[in-house]
Amino acid sequence: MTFKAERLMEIETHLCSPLLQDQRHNRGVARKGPRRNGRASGSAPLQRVKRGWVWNQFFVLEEYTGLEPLYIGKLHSDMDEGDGSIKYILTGEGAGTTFTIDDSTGDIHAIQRLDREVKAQYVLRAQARNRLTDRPLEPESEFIVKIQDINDNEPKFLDGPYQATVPEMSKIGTSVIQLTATDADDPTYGNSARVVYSILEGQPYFSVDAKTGLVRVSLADMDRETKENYTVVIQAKDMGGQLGGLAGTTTINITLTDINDNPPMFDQSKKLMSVPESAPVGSVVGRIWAKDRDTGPNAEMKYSIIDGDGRDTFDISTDPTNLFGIITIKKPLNFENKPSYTLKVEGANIHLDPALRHRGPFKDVTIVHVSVEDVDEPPVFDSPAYYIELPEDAEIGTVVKTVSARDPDAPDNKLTRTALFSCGFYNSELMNIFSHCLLGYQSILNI
Ligand SMILES: [Ca+2]
Ligand SMILES: [Ca+2]
Ligand SMILES: [Ca+2]
Ligand SMILES: [Ca+2]
Repeated sequence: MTFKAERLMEIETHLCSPLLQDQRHNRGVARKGPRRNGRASGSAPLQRVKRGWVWNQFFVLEEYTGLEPLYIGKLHSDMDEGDGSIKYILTGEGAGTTFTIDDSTGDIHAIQRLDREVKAQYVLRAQARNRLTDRPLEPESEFIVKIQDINDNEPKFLDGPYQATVPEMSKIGTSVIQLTATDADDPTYGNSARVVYSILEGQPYFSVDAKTGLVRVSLADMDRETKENYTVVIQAKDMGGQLGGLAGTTTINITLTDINDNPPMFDQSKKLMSVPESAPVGSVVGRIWAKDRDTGPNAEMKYSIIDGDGRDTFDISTDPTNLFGIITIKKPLNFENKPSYTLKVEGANIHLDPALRHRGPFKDVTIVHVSVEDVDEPPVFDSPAYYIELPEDAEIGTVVKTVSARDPDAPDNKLTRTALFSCGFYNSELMNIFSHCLLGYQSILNI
């Protein structure tokens, strides 16, 4: 039995492809069949005459859209005299549903649309029987209908849209993301699945390798602090990118990740603060803040007082949440002793990248002037307590004790008054009276 694939001749004529090589290879296989040297008798295998075009494969283009059934090929027995006595029978994959055969002529047609991407080949079996006796005239033969690709699938980015990150300031050529477009067409035949990548949006910042789909940085010194997010549109086109190819696109959202390329910066070179002299140790004097354009750890900093005459009197700590520097009192203040201080405050990044050291220093300095405010303070006695002994018979008018008190607000104006007691009491009662006198005295000084 021979298989004539008339369509094959068209392929031979119009196409030069790996498929054709397959056909030639298969032609060789087909020739291995037994040669005919006479008409067969009984059930002995028939010998065939060697022919120029004998095939055991049919080829048919997928996605045929004509109204008539698609002619695929013809089965033919060498014993067929054309008198209709031979009946051709088709079995196997798709026989009767996808493929039909004219049992007299051996013509095979496809009655369903064929889609190579669903099923690329069908294995079928052919029989030639005597129409009257139903005896097989030849051994059953197997043949294959191969569905030939057309370019009916565009490349697709199955995982898109994509998210990608790359550190800011990356060098040109730094890899960002590997994209792969899938083309369902036959990669072994023609250019239907030969994909070429190009960038439609996102230049000049990024580029894509036409062959591999690898997206890279294509502009130097991209700064996150200037522009953080980029939308890149990549196209994949089959037919090797030629005109007429089918194309698919995808989007990549690329975010530049932060590196520590900005130092902290105080917005003022000087800052004024004031604090009452009465503020206790630990009190907050004020806050300072240095701006760092970076984010996260790259903006973290530590404040310290590196110089100034207030270095021993004030402390600075860092609020880790808001990144403020908080200046507090370390030692008691005294307006009369020192009414103002100067602090040289530094804000320095904590996490430094050695590779970016040349961009440093990653710190800044400001001067903080602290004014100590005078507070109207009560007079202070020269002793917190006095012990006085008096004879119990002391006379009225006796000078009991001379005490002195100082007004801290006026350091040079030391006031001294004498407390005189008229004593009509004894011992412990006297001390009580004395205390009262002191309180009275204190109030006098306050006036
Ligand atoms: Ca296809
Ligand atoms: Ca394609
Ligand atoms: Ca920084
Ligand atoms: Ca940065």
